[in-house]
Amino acid sequence: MKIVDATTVVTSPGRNFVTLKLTTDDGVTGLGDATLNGRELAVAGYLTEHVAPLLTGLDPHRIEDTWQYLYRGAYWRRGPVTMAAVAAVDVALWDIKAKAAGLPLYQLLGGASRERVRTYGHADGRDLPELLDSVRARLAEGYSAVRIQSGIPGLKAVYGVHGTDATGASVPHQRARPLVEDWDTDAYLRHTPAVFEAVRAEFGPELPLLHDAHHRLSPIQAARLAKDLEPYRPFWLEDCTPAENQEALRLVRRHSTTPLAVGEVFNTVYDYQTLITEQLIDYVRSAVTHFGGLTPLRKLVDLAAPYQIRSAFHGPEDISPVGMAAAIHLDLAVHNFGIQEYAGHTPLTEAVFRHAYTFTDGHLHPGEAPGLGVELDEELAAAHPYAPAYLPVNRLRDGSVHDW
Ligand code: GCO
Ligand code: MG
Repeated sequence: MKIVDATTVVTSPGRNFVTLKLTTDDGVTGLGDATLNGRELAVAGYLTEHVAPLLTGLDPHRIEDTWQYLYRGAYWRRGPVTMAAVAAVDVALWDIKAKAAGLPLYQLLGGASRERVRTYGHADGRDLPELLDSVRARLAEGYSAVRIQSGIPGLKAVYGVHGTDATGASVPHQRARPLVEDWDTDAYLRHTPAVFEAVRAEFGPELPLLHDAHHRLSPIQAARLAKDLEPYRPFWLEDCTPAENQEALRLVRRHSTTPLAVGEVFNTVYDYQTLITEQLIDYVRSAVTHFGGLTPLRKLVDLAAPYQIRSAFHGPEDISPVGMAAAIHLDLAVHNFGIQEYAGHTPLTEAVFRHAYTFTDGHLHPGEAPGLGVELDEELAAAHPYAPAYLPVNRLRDGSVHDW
């Protein structure tokens, strides 16, 4: 078998997605997600200009070799653009291999270790009543674990809360310039324990509650928050400090037993080396899409296993159904699975990417279709072309830029 075509499809059924489609000489196709929120065209260009021409003629069964060829062969390796492009190739090759075998992909990853994949959903509110309603809505949808993000008194727009920007205007997703949000760490640290207290008071001690600090705290601030949340037994505190400094979590760990989850912006195992070997975290959060694909993510999860660190792959709306499907196959197969983030997609996105995976009672299953189980409707995709859309930026009260 040989690869005869590599096409990159950029589509925007409400938000932008980048998809690589590989075709073999016997007509088997494979899909891979290469979406990098806010920098989509950089990955599309990397794929079209620098990767696609190298793929034609290669044997699609040689997944490991192709991965090494693209990773080591570029010399300029790592980074989200490169690794999203490599991921798309890797996943498309796994899709082809599984289709050629006539098996759902999880069977090639060792088969099912569990019956179904537990997820957590997103609840948010500009204030506490709105947040409590949002938690109720997620529970009604079947979720049995919920991430809670709340507005902060005095701030107009914060991460994870749908609604308004820092000027009070309402927020469209597609926009040609980044939206500006505002931030005050002291106000956040004062308010967040009260958010957990209110949610626990309403929903009781058993509901797993997660929270994402989105890289905004210094090590000592993160330690303060982890300690203050302890009485409410969070399932985890996510990305409490900026991702570049792995050593920061030593200080947080020293002060608290709140479980820590990290890694959605990581691209390689090297970003995790200290965190895993010093047992500074409890969950690895990378997405198949931003970590170079299933091949390296499987290796990461295997490295984490002896340290009793579990998987919790990134699954917001900006991971396409192709990337989600890849994650769900791996979730079903690996023993040290923890939980899967699942935000779902709009009906239009699900029409562009028809998928075999299902969501029932808060759990996902990849389905039994051969390969990944995702079909791309290229006509519908073409009817919704790329539109510029940027992630917000964050400014402190004095106007300086803070981590978003
Ligand atoms: C999460 C993430 C996302 C990111 C988004 C950026 O935990 O789901 O933090 O919400 O902000 O993927 O593109
Ligand atoms: Mg996050």
